[in-house]
Order: sequence, then C-alpha cells, then structure tokens
Amino acid sequence: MSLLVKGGIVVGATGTQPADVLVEGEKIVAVLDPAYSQTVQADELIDATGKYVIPGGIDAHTHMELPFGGTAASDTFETGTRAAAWGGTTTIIDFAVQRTGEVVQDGLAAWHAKADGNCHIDYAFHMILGGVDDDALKAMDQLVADEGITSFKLFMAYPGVFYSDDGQILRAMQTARENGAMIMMHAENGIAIDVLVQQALARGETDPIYHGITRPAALEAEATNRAISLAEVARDCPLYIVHLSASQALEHVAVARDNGRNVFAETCPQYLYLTLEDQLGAPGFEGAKWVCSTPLRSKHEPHAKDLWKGLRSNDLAIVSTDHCPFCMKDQKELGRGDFSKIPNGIGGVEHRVDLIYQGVVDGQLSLERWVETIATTPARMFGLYPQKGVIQPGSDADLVVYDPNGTTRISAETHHMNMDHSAYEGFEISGRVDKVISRGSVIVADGNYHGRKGHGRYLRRGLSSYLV
Ligand code: DUC
Ligand code: ZN
Ligand code: ZN
Repeated sequence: MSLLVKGGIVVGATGTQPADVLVEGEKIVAVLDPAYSQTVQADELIDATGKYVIPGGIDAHTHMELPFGGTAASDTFETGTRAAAWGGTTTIIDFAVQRTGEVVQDGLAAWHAKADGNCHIDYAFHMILGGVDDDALKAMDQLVADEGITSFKLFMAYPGVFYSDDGQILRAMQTARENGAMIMMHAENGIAIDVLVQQALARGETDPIYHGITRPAALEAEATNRAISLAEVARDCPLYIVHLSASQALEHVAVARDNGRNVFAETCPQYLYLTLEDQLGAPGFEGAKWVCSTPLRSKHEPHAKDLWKGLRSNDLAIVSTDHCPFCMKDQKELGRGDFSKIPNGIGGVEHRVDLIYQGVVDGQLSLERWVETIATTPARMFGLYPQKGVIQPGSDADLVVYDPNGTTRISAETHHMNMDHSAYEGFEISGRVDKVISRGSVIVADGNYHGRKGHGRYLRRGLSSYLV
C-alpha cells in the first residue's frame, strides 16, 4: 500500500520546502521535489495543498492511568492515545512506575500490561524510580540493556511517595553515567514544600491557589540547582529537568548549559499560557482544575516570557504536556477544603501541537522550532531518532497535515480526553490538525477518526542522540 502526500509544505527542524512525501507501507520512502513527482503513482493520494506537512508529534511526558493522590489519572492508554492522535501526536513516552518497595521490573510489567494492545499510537516508557536501592540500580542497567528504557525519573518532591534523597539521587546518577541513561528530575524541594503546606493549612488557607503559593519558584530553582550539582559530582551525568516552570530554575539550566554541561530541560504548555492568578486562583474550588506540580506561576513575574525565550535559545529543548488528567467529579473534589488533597495534574495531550503552533502565530517561535520542540528533539533526546521525529526516507510514516488557515476551539464539549473539563476551555488556536498518519495509516482525516486500539506498538529506545 502506497500513499502520496502531495502539494504541501514540508516543515522540519532544519528547514521548510514544498515537497511531496511518498509512503510505502509503514515507512517514508521519498521526499520529492514536486516538479519530479508528477509521474509517481500511489494507491492513495492526500492533497496537502496550502498546508504544512510535519513529523507526527512526540509527547515525551505523559501519565496514563497513573495511580496518584488516592485516585488514578482518568485517561487510560486507550482514551489517552486516541486523544493524542486527534491532536497530531503520534508517539507518547509514558512513565512506568516503581513504587517504593516494589521490584523495578514488576512495575514495568504492570505498565506493559496496561498499555499492551490498547494504544492507538506508538508508545515508549521512561521508568520512575520510587525506591533507589542496590536492586533498583542493577535494574537500571537491565532496563537500558534489554528493555529499551534509557531514562529514569526521580523526584525531589513528594516525600513519602516518590521522593528520593540526595544520596539516592547521586547513586542513580552515578549508575546512569555508567550505562548512558538520562536522569529526568522533578526538581522541587519537597521537604521544604511540605512545611509550607502544613503552615498554610494551619492558618486555614485551604483554597486551590495555596497549592501554588506553597510551592514557590525559589524551591524549584533550589532543587534544579541541586540536581545540576549532583549530576556534576556524578561526572556530568546527563540530566533532564522535567516540567520546568520558573525563570529562576531556567537561569540555573542556562548557566549549566553555557558551561557545556549535559543538562537539558522541558517546559509544558500550561506554563506558557496559564497563570497562578487567572487559573489556580479562580473563584471557589474552580482552581482545582489547574493544580499541578510544578505549579502555575504568577502573571506578575516574567516566567512565561522567559520560557518562550528559553525555547528559542534551546535552554528549553522540548515541550511536553505532563498529561496527568483528573476529572473534577470524584477526583479533584477529593481536595475540597484541603488543597493538599487535590490530585496533581493537568490534561493536555490533545492540545500540545496546536498550543505551540499558536506560539508561531504569535511570533514566539519559528515554524522550524515548533517542529523541533514538539517532535524532532523529543525523538533525539530519548533515543527514537531517526525512526521518529523527522520526514526522511527510512523513517516511520508518522505525519501530520496541518492547516494554518484552520481554527481550533478547545473545549471539554469537543475534546477526546477522558476529562470533564478542559484546562484550556475557550482557547482559540489559529491553526488546525487536518490529517494524522501513523506508520502509514491515516488515523484522522477531516474531522473523522479512523484509528484503532492495538495499532500502537511499544518502542524500544536507544540512548540519547545528544550525548557522546
Ligand atoms: N506532577 C503532576 O502535576 N502530576 C503528576 C506528577 C507530577 O510530577
Ligand atoms: Zn513531575
Ligand atoms: Zn509528570
């Protein structure tokens, strides 16, 4: 079965050109100058005239079905990957979890059991280590060597849940330095945050906004800097700061990178568009929709502006979603009267490609940088390149036809995520996902869904392309 995507403007991380893309089976076989593709015959033709053709989006940070805060993230692998596909994301990297006291490989097996046969798009796993000990360190080597898992997330936050102390972090970093893996860090000083949370609750400060107030930027910056220092001690272990939200944390990343360190970072759309005051501080209990960690930051400080700048300068390499949806009903409501009991997380896997395209429209990013931050760099950072993240012969035929003249209105009424609200309700994007192709199959076309669960395959990842 062959497919020709014809008449579009192919946008990649390194340039933009009119080109036709020929797909044979699941792979791209040629990127053709339109003047030379007149004679090419294909079984199926997709007219991309006036539209961009980009590599399928890769969301390197999702949490489908994550048990958290006394409940579980409301998207299953089935609903979440379907929603991702609707929004132009054709690969996710989800976080398998080793809970404290659990064997790492058992945690991984549980994640495979959730995902296997249920995904609409291709997927890979990072591994959360909730208990770094001798066995977990050995398991890191085994996962890198045999399972295609080459990145491990540690938490400086959530004492008693996922938290690792500095000694545990250092040991995991030393192991990663040896086996080539990336350490991903949730960088917030959880011990200090818990003191602030208890003090706030004792004062009767129970509304959702206090979730943000008790997680100040200084404690994200402090943890970020500490993680960078620990990685330096571990002989420059590769370090990737997840969901970076604060200017002060970004500053530490920028300094480390200027010094030539193996330090990388991502941000998420919520930190580019949403704020402590306007969303987390919404009247009554509404703000619960936007309780996530790291938290939304103040609009009176330059965080969002600095994050866009960081994306331009590559101090921020990637935009992921940290997709961790919880419904208001029965889930976020667990924290009515006590913000510390609101499950942490925002859902957005469906909207990342559009929200960052809006950055292009608004003059924040170039077209090429849009593609780079949502697809190409995630592939390179996490060992999926060039199978994913690029339109070139030999790569998987994961393509999005994107209409710059279309409009996307975001609403819980129309989205496909399993959430009873939208963090971006009412947002209007000056662009629209027109068609989505996953490994040569058209799964979204003109507002209709043609994908199926089970189409998505598990991807074994290599080491990061950014490291020697
Ligand atoms: N942050 C969230 O908001 N949710 C899940 C885990 C995390 O670190
Ligand atoms: Zn986190
Ligand atoms: Zn996360």
